[in-house]
Parts: sequence; C-alpha cells; structure tokens
Amino acid sequence: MLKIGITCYPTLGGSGVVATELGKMMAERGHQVHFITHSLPFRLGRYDKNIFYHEVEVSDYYVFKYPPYDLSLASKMAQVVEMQKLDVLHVHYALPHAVCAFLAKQMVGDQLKVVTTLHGTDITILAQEESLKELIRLGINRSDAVTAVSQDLIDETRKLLDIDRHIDLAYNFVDKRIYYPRACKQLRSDYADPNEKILMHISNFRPVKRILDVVDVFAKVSKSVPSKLLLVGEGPDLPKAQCKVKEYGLEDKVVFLGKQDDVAEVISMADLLLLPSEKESFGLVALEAMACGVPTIGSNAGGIPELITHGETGYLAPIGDTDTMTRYAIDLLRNEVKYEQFREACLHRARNVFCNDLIADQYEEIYYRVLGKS
Ligand code: GMT
Repeated sequence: MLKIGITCYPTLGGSGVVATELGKMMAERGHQVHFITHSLPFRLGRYDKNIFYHEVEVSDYYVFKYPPYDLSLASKMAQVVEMQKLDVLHVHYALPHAVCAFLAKQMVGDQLKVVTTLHGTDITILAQEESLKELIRLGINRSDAVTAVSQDLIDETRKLLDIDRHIDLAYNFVDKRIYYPRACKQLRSDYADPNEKILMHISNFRPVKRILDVVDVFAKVSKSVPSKLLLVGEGPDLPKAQCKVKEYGLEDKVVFLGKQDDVAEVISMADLLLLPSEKESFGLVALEAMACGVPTIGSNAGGIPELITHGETGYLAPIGDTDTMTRYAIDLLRNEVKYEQFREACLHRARNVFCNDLIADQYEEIYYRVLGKS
C-alpha cells in the first residue's frame, strides 16, 4: 500500500478531473490518497476511508500585496508528507505545482518522490513566457518522473523547453462505470424533436476553444440537417458566442446550458461533439463523448489526432476550416449505417485504449518505479 499526495487545480477543467479520478482509483486499489489543494476537488464525490483532504490556507498578512499561495502550498505539502509519511507526491500542472513539490522535497528530504503530470497549457502557453521558462524547466527536471497526456505534448515540451529527460506517455482516461451511452430519450425530447439531430460543444469557452467556429459549423449544418446545438459550459468567449447566434438568427436552435456536473448524462444526448480548438494537448471531453458512443468533428490540433481516429471515431480538419468540418458533419449525420459504425468504433476505442484500469496500472507502475520497487 502506498501513501500518495495529489495536488491539482481542484476546480479547473480536465486536469482537475483527471487528477481527482486518478486519486479515487488509487484509493479503490487500497492506497491512501491525500489531496493537498486550495479547495475540495469538485469531482471527489462520496466518502472513502482511503481519501483525505488537506486544505492549503493562504496567509493574509498585511505586508503581502499578493498572498504567497505557492509558498503556502509548498509548506503544506512538506507538513502533510511528514505527518502522513507520504511516499509520493503526484502533482498535476508544472507551474506552480512541480516547483512547490521541489521545494517541499528540499524541506523533507530525498526519500520523497515527485511525479509531475503535464496537461498542456502549463507548457504550450506558460513555457512561451521567457520569465517562466527556467522555473518550469526546474520543476520538470527535478521531478523523479514526468508524464504527459499525449505524444504531441511530449514533443512540444522537448521543443519549447529544450528538455531531454525521459517523459512517460500516460493518456487521459474515463471511468467506464460512469461514461457509457445513457438512455436519454426523455432528456433529448426537452431540447430536440425526434427528427432533429443534436450537436454539442462542451468547454470553458476560452479563446483557444474557437467557439465561433462551433457556431459557424452549426449554422451551416442546420441549413441541410434539422438540428439543435447545445452549448455547455461558461467562460470568457460566451458573450461572443451569444452575439454570433443572434447575428445568424439561430436563437431558436441553440441552447446555452451553462456549467453541468453530470457530463456523461448530458453528452449521451448528443449525436456529434464539435471540438475545433486552436490547441488541445488531449481533449478530454472528446474522450468522454467517445465513451458515450458520440463521434467528434474537430480540428487536427495538438494531441487530438492521437485520440480521434480520422474516418473511424470522428473526423478532423485543419484549424479554422469550418467548411470541411461542416461537410464531415453532414456526411455522418445523413448516413445511418456509417454513423452506427462510428459509434461502435468509439465505444470500442474508449474501452480498449483509454480505459481507467489500464491507465491506473500505468501510473501505479510509475509510482513503484520511482520508489525503486518495480
Ligand atoms: O483548457 C482546458 O481545457 C483546461 C485544461 C486543464 O488544465 O484542465 O485542459 C488541458 O488538460 C486537459 C487534461 O489533460 C486536456 O484534455 C486538454 O486538452 C488541455 N487543454 C489544452 O491543451 C488547451
């Protein structure tokens, strides 16, 4: 049995989801898991005797113009490691978490092993800033193991940071007990008539998601296929999307659902997921859709092609090429036999390549390896 500390952004997107779900799986396997975060991870769910939560409190001492969260986190990590005798700290996101873990290790000693998982924007955006590059490099180079969620992210990390250390590829995963095609006839009827198709986009509506391309593709698809667009999530580009919907006169066909907790239930309603991102190290939502039998039409950015097999579990087009995306969407929605083949391929690929048990085995092996127990 291992004692594992986990630090992540507990309220943020895919990285928080992956970190939390991984912790839950490790707890199920009998390991003791200690979340060290600024608030309770949003997907933590039910009580589990193997899961502990340690809240990082930030000092509000009046001299500090900016409360030093990173230092509070590093000291909390060191405290928890010593009190709970943790073997491994698994941090998600290089900055600041890998650097905080490095500091904690300086405080408690080398017996503590640090595993860092890179999720994307910590490299693709932050490592572009010269002022942060050295710090990210330090966090990565001083970790005992580093993993990334796609080969594309590994390549990008090497290129941007000039790093040649070993980086393990550990894809994101979905829990097959949660992500499977749900019966949703009733729910579907709340949004679409029986003859209508449902297209869906789920994200944090940041510019990188190219939300206007989503609306553009839907505007073109809906001219030839009776359909509705469900937009799930919130973020900075939400108002832009609302304006575009109005400009195209699509108010009756587009529904803004806001943030939703039960993604598996919501995604099961969709016939297609749209993911035309500018950059995506993996695209967890497309895997969640795949596991529910929903193909994706997306861009071929970043790690998306490692997840979506073009022509089998969805279609990919160059970033911004909404005409090609539209053509693929219409082709799939109009061809029932082909759609059924795609759906089967989605279920098969999600279960066989991105299954929670497989990826949890991989992480467990990495923990034992850094502890010299493999
Ligand atoms: O931008 C997001 O979607 C949030 C961000 C995060 O930190 O959760 O997502 C990144 O990590 C996810 C989990 O590994 C990946 O599935 C997303 O592709 C990645 N986002 C980007 O690379 C833009």
